[in-house]
Amino acid sequence: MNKSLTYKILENNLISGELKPNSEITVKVNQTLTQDSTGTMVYLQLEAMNIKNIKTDLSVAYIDHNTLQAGFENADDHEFIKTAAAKYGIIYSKPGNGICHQLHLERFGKPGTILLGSDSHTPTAGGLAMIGIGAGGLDVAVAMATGTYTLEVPKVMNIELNGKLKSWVSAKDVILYILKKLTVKGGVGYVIEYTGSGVEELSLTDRATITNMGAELGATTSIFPSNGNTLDFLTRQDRKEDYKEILADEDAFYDKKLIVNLDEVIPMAAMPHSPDNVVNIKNIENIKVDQIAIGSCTNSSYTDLMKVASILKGKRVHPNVSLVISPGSSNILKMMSDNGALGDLISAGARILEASCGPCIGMGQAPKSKAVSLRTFNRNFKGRCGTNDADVYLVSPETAAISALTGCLTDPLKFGLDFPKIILPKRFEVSKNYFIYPFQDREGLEVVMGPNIKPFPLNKRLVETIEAPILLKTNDNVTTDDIMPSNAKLLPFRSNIPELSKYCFGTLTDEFHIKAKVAKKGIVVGGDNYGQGSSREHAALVPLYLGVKAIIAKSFARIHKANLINSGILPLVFKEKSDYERFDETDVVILNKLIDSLELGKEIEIFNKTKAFSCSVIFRGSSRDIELLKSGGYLNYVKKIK
Ligand code: MIC
Ligand code: SF4
Repeated sequence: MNKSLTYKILENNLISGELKPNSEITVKVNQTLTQDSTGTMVYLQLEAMNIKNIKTDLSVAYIDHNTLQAGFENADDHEFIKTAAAKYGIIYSKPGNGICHQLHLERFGKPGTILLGSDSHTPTAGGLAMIGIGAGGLDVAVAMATGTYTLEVPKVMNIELNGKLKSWVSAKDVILYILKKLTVKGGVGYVIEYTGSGVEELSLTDRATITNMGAELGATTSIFPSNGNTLDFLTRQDRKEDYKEILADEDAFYDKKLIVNLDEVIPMAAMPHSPDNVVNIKNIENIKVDQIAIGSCTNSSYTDLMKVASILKGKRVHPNVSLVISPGSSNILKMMSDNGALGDLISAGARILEASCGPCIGMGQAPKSKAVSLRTFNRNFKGRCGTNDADVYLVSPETAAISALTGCLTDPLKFGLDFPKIILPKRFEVSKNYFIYPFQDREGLEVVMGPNIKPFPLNKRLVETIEAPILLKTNDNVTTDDIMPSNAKLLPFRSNIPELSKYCFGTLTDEFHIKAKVAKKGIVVGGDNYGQGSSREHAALVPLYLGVKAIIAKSFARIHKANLINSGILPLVFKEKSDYERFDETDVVILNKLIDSLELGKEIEIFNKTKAFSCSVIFRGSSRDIELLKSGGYLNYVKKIK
């Protein structure tokens, strides 16, 4: 009794450890997903593990990020992933099929199971009552090889949704409202579990919009119960047999609680340059808009796009606006083509892209200089759209569509149109022609590696003393997009760490790689929530390649901290946060008695040689994490215990 849904699923999958906050547990991973921009590393690492078969029930390799093929690099990566998938028994989703999270909801997700994905928005699956956790590529490779994942037991936060949404207010506004309340740090250390009568008001894809952006709260994952609307979705997707009801106990215990009255939510926008910089649209209305992008794993479902089509039907996109739409899946595109909605979008003047991440990760459609771009996406970090001085606002599909007509940021509540009612088809299009399923007999299959695929860097065993200069000092909330930017120019090099290293910390400085090469080793000092955002382990592998030994910050985001540990880079926190002020770039520091202190769980002394003072830093992690760090990262550790 009194069990949360989260604890029920973790308990069902528990292999070892005790299910109580802060203890470390190992769970069975039922499914994994990878996408191509993190996937190349995953499959290089899987190759390094020398296994024959994967141990999950199902693993899928999606190609959805790097679909622009301006040179041979992305196509080489696709071929590498395709052949690796075939070799290990993994389902391969061809480019053009759609965005991993939307496709996983449509075709594979199962209530009550655990999904690990090499993408921070894997929690989208929580809309389907799964525990979907985003992780670094190496953790996903290990999950495929062993069928397990080790994590710290999260606390559980309950968000009770009551009431009913007003017309023109949607799930995107709900999660923006929550981001405004909790901020990008508010979910760190928690799984967010939604309950309450308001849950019934939300369709499965609405729920997935909300769990998707739980990643922006820093949460380990977010989850909705599996009930009526879950069955409805699975039935329409022709997968009724995958349904099972799974709910929290009525008297479930939660570590924290927030009540959200859906009636109070009104249209919201996250202003530049953070998803928690949220305001009511009525307070910032009438900003002139240059570009509007609709799609991404947050808002590219059939219902979202049908709403947009119905708002645009028979009208014209404002002459000053470039409206671009990227559907979530090929099947959604097909249905919209069959029912005429695609024609309505084209007639209104929209630009239609293939079903993929596209502009969300800066793969094309960078807006013009100083542009205002409204996007239905989940992240508006500076420069992520591909244009450094552009201002990106995150909004709902309804707000985006209405604003596309008016040419300025418009509160849909005031526009006076009738709210579009979308009637779902009884049965969704469920073609599987973009999937390649693995053969039973895979003997002798070879992995194909083109010239763009370079080996990944490996660390060395930890040493007792590190003396190194501070190469960079950052502010709070530095993102992995800052540490290792991604855009159409850089994404083709995700399997080429030496090339990527030239752009490390590119949004903050052009010189990091030069300084690092001169110093040969270095330390980075960070603020709170260091490494928030994506799961890309390149934000650890590239600093590793450049000789970074430790990051000393006020606090870390979960996935990035795990990626640092997996790479053998020390993620340390200041014992006294105020000590952050006492360190500056170029100071030379000495970390003493590292191995001893880690083993004994003691504070680590840091001596600032330049300024001649000492203070303490701390490593917060499990005994397993300490073993990984001592070995010089996860792969060295795995080799050692083999
Ligand atoms: C993102 O939205 O930032 C990405 C691109 O999907 C990343 C993965 C990556 O960097 O390849 C994520 O969210 O993990
Ligand atoms: Fe793709 Fe954007 Fe979703 Fe990342 S956030 S998976 S880039 S659609």
